Amino acid sequence: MNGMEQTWRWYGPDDPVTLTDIRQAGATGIVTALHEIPIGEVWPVAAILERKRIIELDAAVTPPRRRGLRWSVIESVPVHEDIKMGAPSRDRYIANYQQTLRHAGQCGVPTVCYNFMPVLDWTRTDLEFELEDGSRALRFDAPEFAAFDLFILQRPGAEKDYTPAEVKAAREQFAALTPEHKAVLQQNIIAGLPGGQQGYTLAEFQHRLDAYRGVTEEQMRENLAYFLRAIVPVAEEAGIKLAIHPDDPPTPLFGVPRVVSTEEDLRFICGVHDSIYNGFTLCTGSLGVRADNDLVGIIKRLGSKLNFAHLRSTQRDEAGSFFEAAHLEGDVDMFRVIREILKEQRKRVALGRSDAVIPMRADHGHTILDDLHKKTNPGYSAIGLLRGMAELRGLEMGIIRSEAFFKQ
Ligand code: DNO
Repeated sequence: MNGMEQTWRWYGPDDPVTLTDIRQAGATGIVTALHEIPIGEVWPVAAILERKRIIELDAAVTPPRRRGLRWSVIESVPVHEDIKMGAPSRDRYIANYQQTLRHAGQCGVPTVCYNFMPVLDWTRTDLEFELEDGSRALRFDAPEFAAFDLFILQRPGAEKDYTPAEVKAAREQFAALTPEHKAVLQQNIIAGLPGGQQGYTLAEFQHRLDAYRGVTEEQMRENLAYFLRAIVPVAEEAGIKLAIHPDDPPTPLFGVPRVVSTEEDLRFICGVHDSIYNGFTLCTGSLGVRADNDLVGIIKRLGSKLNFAHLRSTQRDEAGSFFEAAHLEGDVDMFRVIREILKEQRKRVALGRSDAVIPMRADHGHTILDDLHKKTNPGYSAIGLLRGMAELRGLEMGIIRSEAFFKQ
């Protein structure tokens, strides 16, 4: 039995982690995007092909040499805000999205990851949370987040989204923050994390939130369904496996609904147009923040639509805060998750599906060793990801080999 396809997120030519580094880390697939193209515009074929060439061919040596990498997943083709909020101009952006999918298909990139998070992409309050051993992790602190919302942004009506106890905790938290800490908190939340949305000032941010005023959860869901009804048939024709990424964190933020947070949400999405091309990204770290998300059950029940896996673990507390644990620690039972994904792959082989090898990447490593002294993309420093990836592939091999062993 084969394992998953090992991929690695590369932020493009400016990423401090090079393609050679990635190859040496043992990955064979690249996950990347044309980050320079403004959200909502069509990705030209020439630009996709050019990026593909850079990924596949090392032109620094003569003659150019194949690196042993392929462009496995586009993460992400971002969805324009007008589509998420259901603005009248959405059809134009949906047509552009369809065109980008066709182009990706023409260029032979098989999978497209995207998300439907309003205004903000993934969100953390602390990018340098120090663990006991001196390494650093990403963290979401619920009281700090509420302190930002209530007392820094001062979002009108924010109190009604928190319990009195949460407001009290946030007030205490706010009182304890130094001016520097406040600035860092604001920066972390709205200035844009790698691969996420552009950065905002406080005023711009509030303005973006205002645009969603009156958009209910029901409407958001319908906006997503409207989008899917338009793009899934195009993805099918183009041979593109869609993989919606869950909300991170999987709860509404700033009073704006989020509709990709639970198994129910994923079931709804997969049901809008039942096709293996309309699938999801199993991000164990995002979904795993909710204790009511049964990760293994999700793979069992919705595995045929699992088009991409982000493997990482989080450790939550009762206050709704969490930090990113080492890949084999924390709340995610990685052994059972990987075993279940391997079972899904086996089912696909039996069904004769050509996509039996699911692309996975180790997601969000800790900042460790030499990387502590370097400028890195938060969560994406080479050595921490390498540690995560190495642990995951070792676990995977252990599962595959021991299964054969016990059958003897
Ligand atoms: C963070 C990532 C997200 C993810 C997008 C997918 O590290 O998981 O930026 O790429 O939300 O669209």
